[in-house]
Amino acid sequence: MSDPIATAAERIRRARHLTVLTGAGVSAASGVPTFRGPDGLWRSFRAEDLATPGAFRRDPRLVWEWYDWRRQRIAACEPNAAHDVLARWSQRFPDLTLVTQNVDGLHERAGTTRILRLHGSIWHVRCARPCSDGQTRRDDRVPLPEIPPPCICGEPLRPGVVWFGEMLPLDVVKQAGEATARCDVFVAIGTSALVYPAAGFIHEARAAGATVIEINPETTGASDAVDLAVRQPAERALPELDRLLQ
Ligand code: BJW
Repeated sequence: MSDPIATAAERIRRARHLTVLTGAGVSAASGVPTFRGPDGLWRSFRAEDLATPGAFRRDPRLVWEWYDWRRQRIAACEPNAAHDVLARWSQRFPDLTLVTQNVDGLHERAGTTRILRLHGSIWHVRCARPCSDGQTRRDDRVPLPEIPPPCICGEPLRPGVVWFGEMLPLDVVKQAGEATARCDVFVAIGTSALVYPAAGFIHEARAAGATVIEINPETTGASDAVDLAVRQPAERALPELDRLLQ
């Protein structure tokens, strides 16, 4: 039987248009907790209390305490070998689109420049109302000096992430859809493929005729739809793929 990683390398080598979708598993080796699975955030915290617009309306302070804690944790993490390889590939492949569900900013810190962030950024804030100042802006302060952080209008600011029940940024979804439709190889890395519409891109890529590769030590909601599964952690599989591409 052929080695999936060697076959994956061969397909990636021949790709003219490559689209990569990443999820929390890519940052696991950096020390950023995933959401699902044995040590996932949703084992200890309820999404309904922390990651919905209703939760924020009910208790912005509680929601912000959780995000401030996560921001502090992420600030202490470094990109890992998986982020580094993807940053190199973003230079090497002229038509690589990196679509991420991650809000941690580690792809950016590794040096990937063209990133479509489906679920926003934990390092961005915007007015919860929104007011006349309704822009999303960067705020790197850890810990935040005041919780909830106030907008200039007096309302609380909110994290610049996409919560359950919220629309994803339309321009980002449009660009991700276009990259999915035009790619000949689509690689899904470190995502449980349970959250939509992000997981839908994997199925759309398959339907559009791309070779779909999954890199994940576990099976996922999309495993039945992929052509090739590399059942290894991303920080091991990606350097090996990169070595085979040299
Ligand atoms: C490794 C590894 C290693 C470990 N190497 N791998 C269609 C069907 C059903 C439901 C819906 C649907 N369409 C919409 C919905 C509702 C909902 C949804 O999908 N619910 C499902 C859970 C059932 N979706 C939404 O609400 C979305 N909005 C929307 O659809 O708007 C349209 C609309 C609005 C209003 C009315 C009607 C329609 C918004 C989704 C927002 C998700 N937000 C979060 C939080 C972001 C902010 C924050 O960080 O706080 O995004 S939830 C969380 O899940 C986070 C992630 O980005 C997202 C995906 O998780 P991910 O990345 O896959 O992580 P895990 O933990 O699930 O998996 C980790 C994987 O890594 C595992 O597979 C491990 O094996 C693997 N792994 N170590 C490689 N070393």
